[in-house]
Amino acid sequence: MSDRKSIVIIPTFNEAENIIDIINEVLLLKDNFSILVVDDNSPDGTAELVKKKMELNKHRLFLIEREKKLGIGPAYINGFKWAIKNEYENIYEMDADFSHNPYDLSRMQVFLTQNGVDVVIGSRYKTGVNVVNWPIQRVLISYFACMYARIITGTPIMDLTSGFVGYKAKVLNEILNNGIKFKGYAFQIEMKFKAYNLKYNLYEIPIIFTDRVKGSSKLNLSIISEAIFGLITMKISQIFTKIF
Ligand SMILES: Nc1nc2c(ncn2[C@@H]2O[C@H](COP(=O)(O)OP(=O)(O)O)[C@@H](O)[C@H]2O)c(=O)[nH]1
Ligand SMILES: [Mg+2]
Repeated sequence: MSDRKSIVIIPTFNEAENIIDIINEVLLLKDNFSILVVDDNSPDGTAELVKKKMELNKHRLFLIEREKKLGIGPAYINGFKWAIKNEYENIYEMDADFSHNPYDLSRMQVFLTQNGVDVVIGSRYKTGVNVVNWPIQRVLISYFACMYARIITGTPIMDLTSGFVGYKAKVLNEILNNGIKFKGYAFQIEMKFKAYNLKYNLYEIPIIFTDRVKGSSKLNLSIISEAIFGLITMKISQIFTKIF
């Protein structure tokens, strides 16, 4: 059944203002994506809105409720395991806040299903800098963070911190079997670094990233410092183990 093959995982923390609109847009796409929301017990009632919406979309909309806010990495790991167990073949990561345009999922799907790509990355930096409405400091931090990550890890991807990514299930399976360490932005880098080291075919397509209009960012200092220092230890351990 084609509608059971592809799923979009959306992690949420306090996204009540965005979640229903983004679900509606994904459900309207021609590709028959399922959706899995992974909510970390948002105090604003995000999960309750999703549950209500599920009543009319039982076969395509799903929810994992976690006890508390534990980071985007662990939320995705929960979601990946669920998607693999439920036999989805094409598994996407996407933010809830409309920074990622749901219409790009259809473009990404073509690469993942028809062009022999194992990991398709929605990239802000493949063609220049395609970021709209972010303050210039945030654009610069993000751009140079990606450059830093590229140099330290040796992974030839322009947007290593992108959170708009599609994976073939076999890639996630193999990465999960070997363990994922990071929780914040570094998680996104770690996933691509490991897929690259496992010799999968990664491909970036340019996307336009737009800052959220509703709700607020969950970025904080500990997420940044995890990325800065964690990457160095990840690279060193890869050199010694020769696998990751
Ligand atoms: N489940 C879960 N979702 C999170 C967590 N932190 C962020 N998110 C979600 O991850 C996505 C990206 O987060 P956001 O705050 O927009 O990050 P930014 O775009 O880098 O500022 C959004 O859908 C958030 O609601 C978390 O700890 N747990
Ligand atoms: Mg955001």
